[in-house]
Amino acid sequence: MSNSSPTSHAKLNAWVNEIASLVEPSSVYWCNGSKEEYDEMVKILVDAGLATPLKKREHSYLFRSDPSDVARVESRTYIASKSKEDAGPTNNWIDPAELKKTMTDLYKGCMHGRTLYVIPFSMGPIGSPIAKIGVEISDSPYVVINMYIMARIGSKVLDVLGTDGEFVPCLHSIGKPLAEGESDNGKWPCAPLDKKYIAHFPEDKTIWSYGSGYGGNALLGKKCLALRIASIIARNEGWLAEHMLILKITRESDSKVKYIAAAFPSACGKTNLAMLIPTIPGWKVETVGDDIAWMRPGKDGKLYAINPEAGFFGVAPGTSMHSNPNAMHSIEKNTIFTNVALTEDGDVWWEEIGYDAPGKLIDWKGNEWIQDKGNKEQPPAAHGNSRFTAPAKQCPAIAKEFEDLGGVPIDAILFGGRRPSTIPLVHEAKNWNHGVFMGSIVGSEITSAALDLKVGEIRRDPFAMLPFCGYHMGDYFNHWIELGKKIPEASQPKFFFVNWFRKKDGKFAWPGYGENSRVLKWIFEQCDGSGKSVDTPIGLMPDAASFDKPESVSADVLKEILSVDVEGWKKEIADIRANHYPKFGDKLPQALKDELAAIEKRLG
Ligand code: O2Y
Ligand code: MN
Repeated sequence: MSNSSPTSHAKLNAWVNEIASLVEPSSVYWCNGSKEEYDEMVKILVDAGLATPLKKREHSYLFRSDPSDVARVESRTYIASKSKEDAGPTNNWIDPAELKKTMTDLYKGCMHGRTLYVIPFSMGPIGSPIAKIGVEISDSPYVVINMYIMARIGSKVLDVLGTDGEFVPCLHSIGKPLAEGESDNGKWPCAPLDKKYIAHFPEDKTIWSYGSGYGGNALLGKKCLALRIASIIARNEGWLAEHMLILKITRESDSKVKYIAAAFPSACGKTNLAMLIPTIPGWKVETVGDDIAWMRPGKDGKLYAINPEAGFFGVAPGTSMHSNPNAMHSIEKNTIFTNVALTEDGDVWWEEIGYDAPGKLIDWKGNEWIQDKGNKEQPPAAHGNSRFTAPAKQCPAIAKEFEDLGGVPIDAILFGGRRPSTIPLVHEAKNWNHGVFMGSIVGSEITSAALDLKVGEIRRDPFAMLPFCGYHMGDYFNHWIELGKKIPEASQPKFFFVNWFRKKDGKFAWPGYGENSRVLKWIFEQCDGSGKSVDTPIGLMPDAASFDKPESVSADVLKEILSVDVEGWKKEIADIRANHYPKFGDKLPQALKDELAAIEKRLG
């Protein structure tokens, strides 16, 4: 496939030419974003033995990646700011000049035998004042079709860019040139781990990725642009680029609506919450976004949020008609599956899909796989990080505001984590700085020993942004504190901390899933001014007696998960003071130290 440049944007043309002469592709193709083009890419991938059409799902395909290329690689992800201090202690840093030299050497001739695709994309609805434009150069047609779903791509983006519009250059190569006559022949192309780099250059607002074709390493609009680079732009411009879902909740009796943004570390059911179906009558939840929120103060002082993405790149294992029916409906057609198992009749299957494997499968490594439920050691048929890529518009619960150019006004911000003890089902911050404190201590308890932590310790992931903040986390906390000063109190969102994962006698005390709507209802009412709450040392909490209790939870258990565990909180504070906050050195804002001291004092 090849064509000539459809744009007279001089800077863009010059950049594409410069890269083409470095990577030496056999052809250059500018993507227009049409359905025909998508199908053409799929044909290339099927012919190369990389895509399997799924007989059971219209216009859907299965890919199996190389076992060495199955997830984001944080160890090979870099913030190459001029000063190491700007990247902060929680990011990998390399001097940008050194990294550019290393990567330029890798890029030399790396697209031999391949097509260089130019993918203009918009993060956010096209024409939204909050949206940003990027252009990804990639040698992977798999990346092109994923970008087609995950972002708005093609000619309409070039139209917005005009002849001199600003764009974020995103250079990607899988790092596997082809020799004369060679083809991929069914083998996922990528480079070995020590040659993989996912690099961000904050001063140039540029992204360079080499060696991986998978997910967040390769679809550069998502984590690289919409979080790492956008977080830097947002700090400079006075807004927020956050790792948050956005949901719309409606009380049907009076059609009142609230918008909620929420941040959780991985494996806390973020996608499930974004697409929740309430168990309580009279309430409706709709999805605006499942992963990323860009929020800007509007003229009325409120924070307005857009979802910069156009699709879902969701984890397959655990997704079922029980855990997330809306996700299951979203992936019925037009979906790309990566590293799930294939059934004999041409459908997909994964662990905890809600039914047993229907006969013999081909697992994510391409081997025959027969379910053996008696064998607890049997390797899974689908990789734990296997994914579906599906258009957000296919979600039955997608909110009409999903495409609103100006975004939705945020009423509440939620934080959460997997916390079997101490943290109650829900509590509300007393004010903005207390809310920022809540965000700063987000984390999940470790359930199996990790390299750096013991079972029972808390892996902190402040604001769920640790791998995604493009600058020093101490400066990031400070940006939140400073932004709060610019938003009038009456327009500020309220902050909440939720914990669906409290345990009692080794079992989950709260049923979760659709029953979480009871907590959302209380949050709605708190925002509405109609909620009943009690003031406690850790913040406002529902009054257990008036809380809308599910039948499956006894009054005693509810009381327990809605009470303050004073001793547990004292330990929590000691852990934050000794092990968490020191990581941010002298950049930790005084306001957060003050919040910590204030809670300690209130606990007595
Ligand atoms: O492993 C990957 O490349 C995907 S990571 C991802 C995908 C969708 C939403 N969130 C995430 C994440 O790591 O937070
Ligand atoms: Mn995410």
